[in-house]
Amino acid sequence: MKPDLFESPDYYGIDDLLTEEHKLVRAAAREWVKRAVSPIIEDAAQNAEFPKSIVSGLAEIGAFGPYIPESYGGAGLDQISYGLIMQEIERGDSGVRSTASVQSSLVMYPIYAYGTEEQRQKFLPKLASGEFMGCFGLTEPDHGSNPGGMTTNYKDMGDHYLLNGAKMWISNAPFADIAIVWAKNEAGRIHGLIVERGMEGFSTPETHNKWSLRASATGELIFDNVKVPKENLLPNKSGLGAPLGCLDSARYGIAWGAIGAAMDCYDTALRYSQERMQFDRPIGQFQLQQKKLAEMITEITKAQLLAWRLGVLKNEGRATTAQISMAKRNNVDMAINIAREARQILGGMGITGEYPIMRHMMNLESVITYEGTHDIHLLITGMDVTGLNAFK
Ligand code: TGC
Ligand code: FAD
Repeated sequence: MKPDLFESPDYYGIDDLLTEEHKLVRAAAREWVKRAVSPIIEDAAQNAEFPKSIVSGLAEIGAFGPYIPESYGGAGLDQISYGLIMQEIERGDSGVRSTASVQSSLVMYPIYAYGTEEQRQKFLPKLASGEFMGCFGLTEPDHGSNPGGMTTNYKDMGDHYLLNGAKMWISNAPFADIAIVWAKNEAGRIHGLIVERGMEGFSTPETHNKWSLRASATGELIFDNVKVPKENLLPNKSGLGAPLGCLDSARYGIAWGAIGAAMDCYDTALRYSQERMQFDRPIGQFQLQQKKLAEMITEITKAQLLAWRLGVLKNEGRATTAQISMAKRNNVDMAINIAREARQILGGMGITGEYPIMRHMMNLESVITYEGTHDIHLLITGMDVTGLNAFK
């Protein structure tokens, strides 16, 4: 892979809207991605291997629990810093960002928001340092966009719960130490349970042959009469709103992360267009290539403004689920379109691992599907503006 020469575009001076702390946090994440992710990510993706070497670095830049209080091992940062960290990590690779998103928003957040003080003390510091890795089991083989139909269930056996069922498409599952598992009780109410590796009847087979997110490990969670201690139930929120609340936080991070992937594709294509000569001139001199690049920077700038404003609303506790859906949907779609156009600017070189574009493009095919598909987010916006529910 070529050396990482990334320079971040900031066409509208959005940096002026950031604090010194935001810029420091971003600089640390950017430097780490250049040093620790860029040199190894192409091989990791080609070999479909999760690069375990990055775990300690992710912890050091505050990517595990950026907004979780420092008293629990988190970084205690605001929502814009969290977004900027996700942006920089996904500039390196969406799969690496996935690992951080799951750990922070889908494992640490539910323990922090819905767990007991004992659960917080027991798990959060180890998750923040990367000593423990976690995963989040909501999707099932027959219930993806409609998680409320889940069949994974647990029964109260007096001194423990007995968990049965299966989850599919679970990021980090093959190596996770703990899983936040969403399951129905005998009354059909959804609760979160902390399932620990080593519990009898719990297995996590890996999903192979992915063309996308190859540097992220994906697997199943299988529960065959797993005895879960009662103290592992998350007591402080139940119903589908509990996992959906976690998704609000993760989708917000993705809205920022996708900008990173788009910026990397744009920056690579811009540089290539200035260097690659055809018909005795740089291809960037042709109007058709300028149109692509001009539209890319326009769309990136719009996405940056959307993410920044959403971050302000989130810091004030005012961001709605529908606003988060709009940003996740728009920014991932923006990134995937930019990846496709950028790949064309590189001609044949665009399909090789010498450049990051094809890897970003393939990764984004997962990002546009997970955490709610492109269609589902459109319907959330549609429901919000019309007041009419397309899901019922
Ligand atoms: P609906 O009837 O609308 O809602 C059920 C209950 O939940 C409440 N609620 C929320 N609460 C908190 N936060 C939110 N964002 C909430 N949204 C809804 C709602 O008020 C209601 O409460 P109550 O008290 O009345 O029961 O639910 P529905 O069954 O009609 O479904 C709505 C729909 C389709 C929008 C939802 O199910 C959905 O978002 N589906 C998409 C599924 C999804 O996003 N799955 C993601 C799996 S995790 C993942 O992909 C991780 S990838 C990680 C990585 O690698 O980065
Ligand atoms: P389906 O729900 O079957 O959807 C198929 C198609 O039908 C889509 O185009 C969808 O938009 C459309 N559709 C569905 N319902 C409607 C409707 N009402 N109106 C219009 N169109 C509709 N899940 C987890 O729980 N944890 C994880 O860590 C996790 N990681 C993932 C990692 C990867 C790499 C991938 C690919 C997925 C991951 N997921 C995870 C699962 C992901 O959230 C689901 O794939 C996603 O929610 C969609 O579910 P599905 O794949 O079953 O598709």
